[in-house]
Amino acid sequence: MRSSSRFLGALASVASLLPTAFAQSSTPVTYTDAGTGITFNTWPVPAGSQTAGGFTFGVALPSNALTVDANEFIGYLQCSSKDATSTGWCGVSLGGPMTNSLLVTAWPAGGDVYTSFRYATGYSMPDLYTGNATLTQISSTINSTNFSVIFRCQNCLSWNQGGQAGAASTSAGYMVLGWVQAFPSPGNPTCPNQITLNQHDNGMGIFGAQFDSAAANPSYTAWAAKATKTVTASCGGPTTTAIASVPVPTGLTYDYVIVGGGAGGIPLADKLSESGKSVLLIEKGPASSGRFGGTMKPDWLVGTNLTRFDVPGLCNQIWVDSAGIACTDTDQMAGCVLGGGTAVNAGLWWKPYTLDWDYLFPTGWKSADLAAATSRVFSRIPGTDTPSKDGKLYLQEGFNALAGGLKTAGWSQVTANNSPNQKNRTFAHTAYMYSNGERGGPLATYLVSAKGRSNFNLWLNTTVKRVIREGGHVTGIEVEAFRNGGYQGVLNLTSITGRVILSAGTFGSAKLLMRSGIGPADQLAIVKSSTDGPTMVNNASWINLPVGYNLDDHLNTDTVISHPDVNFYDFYQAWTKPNTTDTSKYLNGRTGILTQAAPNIGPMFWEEIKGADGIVRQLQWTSRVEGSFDTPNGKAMTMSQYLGRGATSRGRMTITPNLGTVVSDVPYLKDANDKAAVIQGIVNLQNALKTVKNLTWNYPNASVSAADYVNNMVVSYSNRRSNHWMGTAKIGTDDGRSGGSAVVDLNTKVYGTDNLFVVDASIFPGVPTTNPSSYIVIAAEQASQRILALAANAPNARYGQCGGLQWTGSFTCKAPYTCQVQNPYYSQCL
Ligand SMILES: *[C@@H]1O[C@H](CO)[C@@H](O)[C@H](O)[C@H]1NC(C)=O
Ligand SMILES: *[C@@H]1O[C@H](CO)[C@@H](O)[C@H](O)[C@H]1NC(C)=O
Ligand SMILES: *[C@@H]1O[C@H](CO)[C@@H](O)[C@H](O)[C@H]1NC(C)=O
Ligand SMILES: *[C@@H]1O[C@H](CO)[C@@H](O)[C@H](O)[C@H]1NC(C)=O
Ligand SMILES: *[C@@H]1O[C@H](CO)[C@@H](O)[C@H](O)[C@H]1NC(C)=O
Ligand SMILES: *[C@@H]1O[C@H](CO)[C@@H](O)[C@H](O)[C@H]1NC(C)=O
Ligand SMILES: *[C@@H]1O[C@H](CO)[C@@H](O)[C@H](O)[C@H]1NC(C)=O
Ligand SMILES: *[C@@H]1O[C@H](CO)[C@@H](O)[C@H](O)[C@H]1NC(C)=O
Ligand SMILES: *[C@@H]1O[C@H](CO)[C@@H](O)[C@H](O)[C@H]1NC(C)=O
Ligand SMILES: *[C@@H]1O[C@H](CO)[C@@H](O)[C@H](O)[C@H]1NC(C)=O
Ligand SMILES: CC(=O)N[C@H]1CO[C@H](CO)[C@@H](O)[C@@H]1O
Repeated sequence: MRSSSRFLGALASVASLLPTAFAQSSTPVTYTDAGTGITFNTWPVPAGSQTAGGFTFGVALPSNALTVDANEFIGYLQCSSKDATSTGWCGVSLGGPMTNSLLVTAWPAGGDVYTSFRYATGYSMPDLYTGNATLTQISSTINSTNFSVIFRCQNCLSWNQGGQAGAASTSAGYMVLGWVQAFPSPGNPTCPNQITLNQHDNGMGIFGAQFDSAAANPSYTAWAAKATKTVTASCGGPTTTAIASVPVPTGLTYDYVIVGGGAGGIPLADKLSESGKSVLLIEKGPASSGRFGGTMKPDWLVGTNLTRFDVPGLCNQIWVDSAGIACTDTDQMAGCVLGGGTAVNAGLWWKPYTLDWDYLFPTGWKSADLAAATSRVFSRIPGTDTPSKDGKLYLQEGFNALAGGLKTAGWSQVTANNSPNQKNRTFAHTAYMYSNGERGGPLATYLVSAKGRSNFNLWLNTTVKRVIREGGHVTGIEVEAFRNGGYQGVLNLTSITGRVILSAGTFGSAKLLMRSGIGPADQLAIVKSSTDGPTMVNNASWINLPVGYNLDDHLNTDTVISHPDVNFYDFYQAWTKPNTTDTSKYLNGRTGILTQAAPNIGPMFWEEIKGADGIVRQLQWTSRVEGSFDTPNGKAMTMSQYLGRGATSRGRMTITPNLGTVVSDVPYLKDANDKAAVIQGIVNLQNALKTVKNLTWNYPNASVSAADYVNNMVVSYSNRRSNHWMGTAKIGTDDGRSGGSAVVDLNTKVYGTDNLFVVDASIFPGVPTTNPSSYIVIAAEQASQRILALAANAPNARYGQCGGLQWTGSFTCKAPYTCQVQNPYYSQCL
């Protein structure tokens, strides 16, 4: 999924400001508090479009903190309330992003300013921080429009939450900080351990906060001694209510259980149920599209059959309000609603470049093998370049400015899905999966036909904890209610022949494998020592596979230009204060700007660059009408460069002790040739756009070379991800149990099992050219055929082999015999 710069500056994480921040715009302002005499380095966010009322955070550091890393500071927070209400809350992230950093939150209540240390591993209500950070107040003020607190923060510059550790180094001369503020008060405001926070609605951002010599002060110790006040909690309010679950009905079994209703699971649900088998699709989240009972929508959609997910122009709302939508168990943004990524993304829909399959995939999964599956997918979801039902494209000034330059420079305009293999110096209008002016895609096609069959069932709000295995054979799954109405208990598969397919995504499926005792030894040890430990499958049945390795994503490098013709449209306002001309056009005829994905994407363009290592690397550029870094919206366009097929860097995803997942090793720019392609791509684009009159390069600007720009840009998932995560359960013939890199075989069956499959982005050996949704749907079409063609599992006779390190046959035995481990290499039906 694309991450808009709003997101990059925001909710999630990120250091969209990092490249500049380090160079310039975060110079501190010295502020001496009149009441205490303490001098701070502060970085005020002025009242204005970024935040109403303004926000200031400042620090005073121990005297030697600029040479020796400190682990404490005196902090200054000044935050705004709305309209004389003395309410609201604010917070800072001491590491920058919202996730995996120590968060300090503050809010006024009953004359005091309360605080709470928090830690988030996903984009949901942050957990209480469990480390020994200590906050003691020096002073606080509350008036009708602002609240402020000066506090000593000990053990605050390094943190550790359940084994996830991080730190901020004061001797580096800067910190990367994140801030948020919001108008509504927290729930349970006088009980910091039990607060509930509304999503921040009054701005957020990330910046590099530079220190000057006034940051550290010889008076620090004397100042710190003034910290004597702790605000006493008053609890007793209601705590969080339990989730209402439904027990798994007894006696129920299914031939196929598919875990995860996204780009992989939905097509499978359709194809497998079409074959007559009984099929259950389990989705962790609630319904999204109005078609299946979704209800989340802005006021102007009330009374229609549409939700926020159905209207293309509202797709970026996810970056403002993701409560109840984003997955809460991963540090990356993922959609935990019916449809998964295809419900929340910008809907980009590309006919695959055949070289992607041919270069990345093993024999059996080459483009020729996938031709029929590709036709089936594109006959059901043809996609469109002109989503508005009147056939017009709206607000194309930005497109025209850039496309004109590319054309003059000799790049060719193509209709992307008519010539999918023309991906070198070509440009195109954006192709979307939309139909009828609505999102469409797999939800509107495959799931509709599946839902019409009596042998198909769908469980929402239900999370799968693990598969239950007897050796290499899955007998059932253990489910838990994730939201109200979800199921709880153990669901059995059809005896002997039943199958489970994991389609829970690159993080979700990998985690499920690990919780089921399948993965690298270090990861299974973490599961064993977690709350799962006592009920985890016996270690004699663990299957060592390289789950979580080979993590890949399009490396994103944002560039920014401005041009006087560019016409910005505020898609965020389309949620709160929509232009009624535009909503009427949309509601009455599915026409106008709201049929196009936010934030007005295009042109799309591509280039292939051959590296010194002989490998051709694919670049895709996604332009969109919005500013990034400190270039404001208005006349700016961001052109995001994705490094795709050919990139050789890979990373790793791992599981945490609290059973979340993190990107523990980012897959970006470990190889000089990968970096050279990124730089060359920017140089080539600068040259191509040279003839565009009145175009200004903001990032990189005229005085910064492309090489310096790329070399100085931080390499972190927060500012470089595209959220096209793939690869954690790679497909291949080199069995990972014997040192190979593959987790699933060519039938997508997990090595060492006879009825467990993975079909989603995790099986991809690497990222393709474009946004991957269509590729995942095609892979699912293909997998459905291969899985249906597999002979039914047949139990072994008495004395037959039924397991062992290299075993690829059936792991079941004819009654009354059972499969018994003789040694790691041999199990026998006895
Ligand atoms: C160009 O960008 C660099 C780094 O972001 C900045 O330091 C410099 O001031 C900018 N120059 C101009 C002319 O804007
Ligand atoms: C926690 O930190 C405070 C402040 O540094 C210290 O006084 C206290 O002893 C620490 N407690 C533990 C359990 O480490
Ligand atoms: C409110 O408090 C702030 C300090 O937090 C102060 O600067 C401001 O002047 C006060 N405003 C009023 C109206 O008292
Ligand atoms: C699943 O199968 C087991 C063993 O055959 C049985 O005890 C259990 O009741 C079944 N569960 C359900 C929900 O039917
Ligand atoms: C909403 O209703 C229209 C008109 O009947 C239909 O074409 C469209 O598919 C429906 N969309 C959803 C999301 O239900
Ligand atoms: C799923 O949970 C959502 C949010 O709590 C709720 O609105 C919806 O009714 C639930 N759906 C089902 C099928 O229980
Ligand atoms: C497996 O578990 C047993 C018993 O809990 C333990 O003694 C043994 O060391 C474990 N083996 C591995 C490889 O973890
Ligand atoms: C609303 O959008 C239309 C174009 O659809 C535009 O002409 C009009 O100026 C906009 N109105 C406002 C108040 O922005
Ligand atoms: C891409 O096109 C350019 C311009 O025609 C050409 O120089 C370059 O070799 C092509 N790249 C590859 C990998 O073929
Ligand atoms: C460039 O800007 C100048 C002055 O701002 C204007 O007169 C001219 O028309 C512009 N040219 C183009 C091609 O936009
Ligand atoms: C220092 C100060 O007063 N800051 C802000 C307090 O809030 C009002 C309105 O919300 C702002 O106008 C002030 O700038």
